Amino acid sequence: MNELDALVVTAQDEFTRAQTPADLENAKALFLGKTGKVTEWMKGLASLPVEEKKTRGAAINQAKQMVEAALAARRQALADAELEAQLKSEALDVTLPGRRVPAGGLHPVSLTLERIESIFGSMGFEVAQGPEIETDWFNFTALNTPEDHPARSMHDTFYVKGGTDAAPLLLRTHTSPMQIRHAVQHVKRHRASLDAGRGMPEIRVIAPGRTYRVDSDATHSPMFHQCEGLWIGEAVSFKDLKVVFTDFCRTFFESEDLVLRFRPSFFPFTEPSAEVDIQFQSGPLSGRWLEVAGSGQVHPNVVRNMGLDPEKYIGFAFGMGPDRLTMLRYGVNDLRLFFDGDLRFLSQFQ
Ligand code: 2U9
Repeated sequence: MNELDALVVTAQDEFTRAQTPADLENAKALFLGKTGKVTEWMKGLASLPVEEKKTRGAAINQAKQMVEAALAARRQALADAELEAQLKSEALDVTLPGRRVPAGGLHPVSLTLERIESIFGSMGFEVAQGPEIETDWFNFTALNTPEDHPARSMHDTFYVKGGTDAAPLLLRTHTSPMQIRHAVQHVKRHRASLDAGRGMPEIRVIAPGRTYRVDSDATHSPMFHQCEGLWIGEAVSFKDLKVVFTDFCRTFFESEDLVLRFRPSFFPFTEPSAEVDIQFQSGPLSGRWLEVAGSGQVHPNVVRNMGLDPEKYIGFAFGMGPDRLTMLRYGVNDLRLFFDGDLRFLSQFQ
C-alpha cells in the first residue's frame, strides 16, 4: 500500500471513530484543514518537476476525493443516528389510554329542582324566576304579613343596604314574592279582558330558587332553597290542591302507594292553611309521618294585592323545601353537606 492509500485508510478509521459531529470536524482538520496532511502534500507539489507534478497531483487529488467521500458518508451516518435517537425518545405510544377530562355534573339540589319543574310542568305550571334581593312590600306586606310579625325582625331576615326606612331591601325569605310578581304581571296582561267581564286564563306557576334566613344548624342553612306553587282561578278548590300535590309527591318519590296527610296550620298568606305530611308504605322510611310542605287557600288580602277580586278568584298555594326533599330522596342526614362543596360527597350523585 503506498502512502496515499495508507492516508485514505487512516482518515477513514479516524472518521469512523468520531462519535459526534464535533469529533468528526476535529478529525477532518487533521486531513483536510490548513495544516492537514492532504493539504501539506498539495503544497509539496510545487517543488516537483512538471511531469511528476501531473501524476503526483492526480494521485493526491484522487486520495483527497476519497477522504472527502469518507467524511461525507460519516457526516450522513452521524446525522441519521441522531435523527433516529430523537425519534425514539419522542415516540408516541398510540395504544395508551387517553387522559380523561373529568365530567362535571349537576348538584343534587339542582337535580331535585329540575325534577320538580318537570313534574309540575307536565301539570301545566309555568316556572317563574326573579330577584333574590326583594322589597319589604313583595316579601312581607303584599303577603299579608303584619308589621309586627317576628319573621320581619333582623333576627330572622337579612336586610341589605340600599333601601329606605319606608321601603327596606332584604334577601327574600321565601319565593312567594316571585309569585306575587308573576300574578301581578298576569293580571296586567289580561286587565282589559277582566274589566270587560271575560275573565283571564288561570294562574298556574311554581317559583323555585334560593332563599335566605338568619339560621344555621344541622337542619337549617342561612341560604336554602324553596319551591312554592300558586294556582288561581274561578273554580279551584282544596280538592284540586290535594290531587296535584299527591300526584307530585308520588311521582317525585316514585312511590304509588305514598299517603298524604293535610294537618291544620297557620301562615299569614293562606287561610285556611295546612302542613303536608307524607308516609311511605315500604322502604327505610315507611310508617313515619314526614313533613314535606305547607299549603293553603290564598288569603283574600293577597288575592286583592294581585289586582284580583277575592269574591271572584280563589287560589291555592303550597311551599316546599327542595333541600329537605333531596335529603329524604337520597337518605342524607346533614343539610350542610349540600353546601360544603366537598366533591367526595357531591360526585356520588352523578
Ligand atoms: C302567594 C300566596 C301564598 C306559599 C306557601 C307555605 C305554605 C309553606 C314552607 C314550607 C317549607 C316554606 O320551604 S319551606 O320553609 N312554605 O309552608 N308556602 S303556603 O304560599 C303563597 C305563596 C305565594 C302569592
